[in-house]
Amino acid sequence: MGLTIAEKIIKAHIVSGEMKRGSEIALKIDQTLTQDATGTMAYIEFEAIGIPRVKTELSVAYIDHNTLQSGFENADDHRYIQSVAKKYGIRFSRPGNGICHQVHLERFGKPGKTLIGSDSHTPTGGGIGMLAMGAGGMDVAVAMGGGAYYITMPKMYKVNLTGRLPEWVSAKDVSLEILRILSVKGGVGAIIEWGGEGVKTLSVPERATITNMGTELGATTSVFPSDEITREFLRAQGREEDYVPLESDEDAVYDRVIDIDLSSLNPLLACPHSPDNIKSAKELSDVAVDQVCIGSCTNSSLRDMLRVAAILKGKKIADSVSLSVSPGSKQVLSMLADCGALSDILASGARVLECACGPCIGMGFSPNSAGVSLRTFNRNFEGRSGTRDAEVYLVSPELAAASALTGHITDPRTLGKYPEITMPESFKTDDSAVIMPAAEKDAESLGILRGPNIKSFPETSPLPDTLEANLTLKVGDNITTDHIMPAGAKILPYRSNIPKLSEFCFEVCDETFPERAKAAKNTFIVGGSNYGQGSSREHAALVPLYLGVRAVIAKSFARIHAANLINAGIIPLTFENPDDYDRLSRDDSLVLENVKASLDSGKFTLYDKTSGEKLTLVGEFTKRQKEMLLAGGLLPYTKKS
Ligand code: MIC
Ligand code: SF4
Repeated sequence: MGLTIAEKIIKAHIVSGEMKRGSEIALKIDQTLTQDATGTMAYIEFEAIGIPRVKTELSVAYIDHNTLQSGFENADDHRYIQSVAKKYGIRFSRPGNGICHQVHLERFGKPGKTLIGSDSHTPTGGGIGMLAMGAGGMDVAVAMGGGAYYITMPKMYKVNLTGRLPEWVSAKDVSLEILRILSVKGGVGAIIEWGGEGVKTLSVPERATITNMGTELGATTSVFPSDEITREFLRAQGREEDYVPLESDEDAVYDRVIDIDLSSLNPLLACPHSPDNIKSAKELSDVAVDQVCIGSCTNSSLRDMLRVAAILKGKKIADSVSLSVSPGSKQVLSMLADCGALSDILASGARVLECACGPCIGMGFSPNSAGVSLRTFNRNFEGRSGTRDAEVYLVSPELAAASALTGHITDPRTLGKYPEITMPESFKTDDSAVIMPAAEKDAESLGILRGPNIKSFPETSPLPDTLEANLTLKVGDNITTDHIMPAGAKILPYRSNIPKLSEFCFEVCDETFPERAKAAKNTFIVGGSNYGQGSSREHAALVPLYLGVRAVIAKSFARIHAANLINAGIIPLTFENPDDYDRLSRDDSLVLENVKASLDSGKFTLYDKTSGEKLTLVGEFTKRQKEMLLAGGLLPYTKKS
């Protein structure tokens, strides 16, 4: 039987388990990346494991999220991460050098390699033929220490592309189209391979837009073949030697095949408040726009920026619109400056922001009250922009630029002639903003710089045989990690201070939750389906741990969040009968009996003391996960073994 691209990479990296859909496999990880919002915690965990030097082929620590530095906290985190990187053998990408995924694609990604990153958009690397996955910080810490990364062997989906994108329609529209087809749950448990003749018409940055946004499908990752187009990109980045060809076998077996004819696509938008709430530009053309933001790890490549500059050239944005443009990396920004495109962007009335995540994670540029914001980003969850009642739409750079000019949602095709852009034969490569680690022999004497905001890891405790807790919070379907542990300019400075962070837990759903959870001492949370979708932030598990959450009971879980809960020693359980969700009410007093025996059988009995009812919950864990839960999480488990 032939193999898919992902299966080939898995086969070359598997260290234990069987390549059988649904069974647990352990993978050797070649590369890791962290960003600063999850990085501090990941490095605190790495230090706790106690390994003197990273064992990966390459590990990079990026600073791109918390660059607002409205107080000392972020700067202290940056300094801490820089000192850890120097000592332990990690490259340090300075603030301003760019968004982790964009820079990694440009300078470090290699076809055929495995990459995990403490950020859910790590699959961007799939655009260059990597098996690149988002993970919790603790998993990244373990991988840096040479430990394997455990996943459930995913199903294999294939998207067959035919045709060629029409003018004014771009890779972002392909992402929105697949979200329309599959929804935010449709990729759960699957790897999505992009293939077919149409692939040959897409450049690496376009492919990377598509693999980046595959995260919003809930997919484990997405991957493109590595072909002549990949070689061309690597050559232009001055690293053709990193090229290896990679394609699936003709007789590879897929669990689902989806056909998309690129020629038939139209400009699309994801409407508030979910990336799969798709409409066409035509349907929304009378909606007035207050703000447009172009950038983020989805759409900030040189190609996207040149296109935007060409659309804006010689024109002025509407008076009613505030437009921000954040190029994805220093490479992109300086090439835009060199060719004059930056002046075209500035002359249009745009505000140019630094090469960082910025507005995407609510770090400034929040929209006005009830404002309509068009963003080339990947998430439009409620409140994520920093303005609770904002209406955020996700769009392509073309649609964003066109709407900035007119002041209302605009099908870019109405602008007439599609401006040509010329991609340079080679990119400007200057890695001086990536600081190399100290030589191993000099590293031992180096100290770590810790600021007062950096607090230690929350305490975990082994799992008792009877768990009694209050049902302190009941939430609905599609709860994101942005609901559980919001981000934004006000909260992000506390990513390395779990006690302070806990004050904001579930703020979007119920501001009283932190106080009530503390008072309850032991808490169970009940959720609907796809609980924990979105960001990989392990803070969405560590903060609940700190607040006394011992189990989360939901209809279903998103992959990374379920792993983060187990890593934190919190049991994720599902209802045997999803209708039982309705039988539980907030503040019920719940008991989970015979936890150890239940871990073995995979079936748990939940006794609701308040209603007197009993219901069955399911928790099928691997041997390793059971041991981890019993030990109180991944850190105590790793230290023990
Ligand atoms: C995001 O896009 O939500 C983030 C911020 O990049 C997160 C990571 C984080 O919360 O720090 C992600 O996608 O994993
Ligand atoms: Fe940064 Fe936004 Fe990308 Fe997350 S999705 S890495 S916040 S640009």
